[in-house]
This record gives sequence, C-alpha cells and structure tokens, in this order.
Amino acid sequence: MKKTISVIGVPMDLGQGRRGVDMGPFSIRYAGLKERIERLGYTVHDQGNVNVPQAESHHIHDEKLKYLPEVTRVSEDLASKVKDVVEQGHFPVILGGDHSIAIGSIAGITQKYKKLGVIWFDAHADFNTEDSTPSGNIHGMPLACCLGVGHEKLVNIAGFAPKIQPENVVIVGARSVDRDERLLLKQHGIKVFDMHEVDKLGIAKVMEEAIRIAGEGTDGIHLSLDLDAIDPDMAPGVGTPVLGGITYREGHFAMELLFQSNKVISCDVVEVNPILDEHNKTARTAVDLVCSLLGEAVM
Ligand code: Z70
Ligand code: MN
Ligand code: MN
Ligand code: MN
Repeated sequence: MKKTISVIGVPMDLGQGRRGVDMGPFSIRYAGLKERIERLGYTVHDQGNVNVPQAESHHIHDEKLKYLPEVTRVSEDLASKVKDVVEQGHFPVILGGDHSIAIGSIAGITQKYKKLGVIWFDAHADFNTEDSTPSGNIHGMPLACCLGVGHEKLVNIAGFAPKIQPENVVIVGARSVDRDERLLLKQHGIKVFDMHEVDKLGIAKVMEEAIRIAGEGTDGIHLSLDLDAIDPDMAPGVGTPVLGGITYREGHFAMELLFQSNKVISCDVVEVNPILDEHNKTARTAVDLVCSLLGEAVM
C-alpha cells in the first residue's frame, strides 16, 4: 500500500520583503500537484491552507526579527497540523510561502520522527540569527532555529528544542551565504555542499553523501526544497534568483536518488512567487521535482 500524501498550504510572506510568495500554494496547486501525484498511484488529501495574517494589517516591531509575533503564531499552528498528519501515517507536502514555514513544519514532523535528518536544498544557508542577519527577514533563519540557534520564541515552537542535530543536517546548492552566517555554520558543524562542491563531485556523489548524513541512524529524511536552489532558467519566480544553480536535470536526478533511498518521509516546497514568475514556470518545476521525489521517473 502506498503512503497517503497530505498537502498543507502556508500562504506566508511575512518572513521576507517581497509580496506575492503568499500565492505560492495556489500556483503550485494550479500547476496540477494533486492530479500529478494521484497519477503515481498515491491517495492525496489536500488539507487546505493554514491561516496567515495579512501584512497590511500588521506592522514591524523589531527590525532584526520582522513580524516575529505573526511568524511565531503561524509556526505553532502549522506545527500542530503537520503533527496531526504525520501521526496518521501520511507523508506531508508543505507548500510555502517563504522558507520561514520550515520552522513550523519541522516542529510538527519531529514530534513523531524524533531523530530527523534534514536535506536543505537552497541557494542560501538560512542560518542567520537576529545578531547576524543583514535583513531582519526570518526566512534567512529557519535552519538555525531548528537547531536551537536563534530567538527563543522561534527556537521553542511546539514547546521543545532543538528539533534536529547538526550531524544529521546537510545543505545542498548554496551559493549565497553571508559572512557571519558562514561562521555560524562552521561553529555548529553543518555540512554544506555548495555549488563548487556540486561542480567538483557531481550531483550523484553529493546526494550519496547527503543521504548518508541525513539518513544514517535517523528515523527518516525531511527534504526542505527552496526553489531558488534551482537555476533561475527553470525557476525564475523566486524572491532572490541567484545565477549558477542546480540544473533541471541535476534537480531531477537528486530527487530520483532520494526516492530510491526510501528514507524521505516529508518535504517543504518553498519560495515560489507567481508575481515574479514566467507563466507559472517555477510552480511547474516544483511539481515536476515533487513527482520525481515520489518516484515518477523510476516506476
Ligand atoms: C540573507 C538574509 C534568503 C532567500 C533566504 C538572504 C536570505 N542570507 N533569501 N532565502 N531568498 O537576509 O538572511
Ligand atoms: Mn502590531
Ligand atoms: Mn531558503
Ligand atoms: Mn533560498
């Protein structure tokens, strides 16, 4: 019996400065997510969207942690929804919204999968704190928060910290990391396969290592897929496109290797912004990648 997939939308744009990423869940659904996954033989439950406050109705109180109370509230809500679906044995596919939603999704998943491995596919490292951030945007902080590094409100979502251990975490695709953020990564011993590493070793070797780091001795792997990891030619609809990313084919091959590992238990799909996109290309790339992750190419 195939796993049931639960889709949860999080129309979150408060973790960064550009409008439109709150429409990510709609654009990914519009690109045919449910139908495409059903065609692979899975049952899909769309759980709808988590409620996210409108930016216009709130103001920024702390320039180093923009919309902290609102992001905290959404994270708690998302964590409890994700916990419910993993307890039912479903595979959650959480649709952003900006990457700050991973704070809540991982807080939900780790209530069942206590020793979780995480593969963070991203052009960025998302390892800033309120002290290191150049922007005050919380979407630059979620990975650190999951490791217990950062503001106590964000670190303690769902009432416990840390959610994950540095030895089970790996970043793939990085090519835009801030100077202080780099020091934090080193200090906490996080393995980063940046684009230099992907060029040098090839995506197959990088993924083999990533699956080992996140998969060995853990209860499962969570894939946190930021579409800006993919090169802007196939993923132009993101807040900060960075040249020199993962190619379409490398992305698919990585997803296929993850499927074959049989260890992935959940994923986030984040930073798709249809306002900045070209005819929903980025959402379509996202759906294609999720389908490869679920075994489309190798069945
Ligand atoms: C920078 C910051 C960032 C996108 C994450 C950028 C963060 N490191 N940008 N995802 N698109 O502001 O913390
Ligand atoms: Mn206010
Ligand atoms: Mn990110
Ligand atoms: Mn990013």
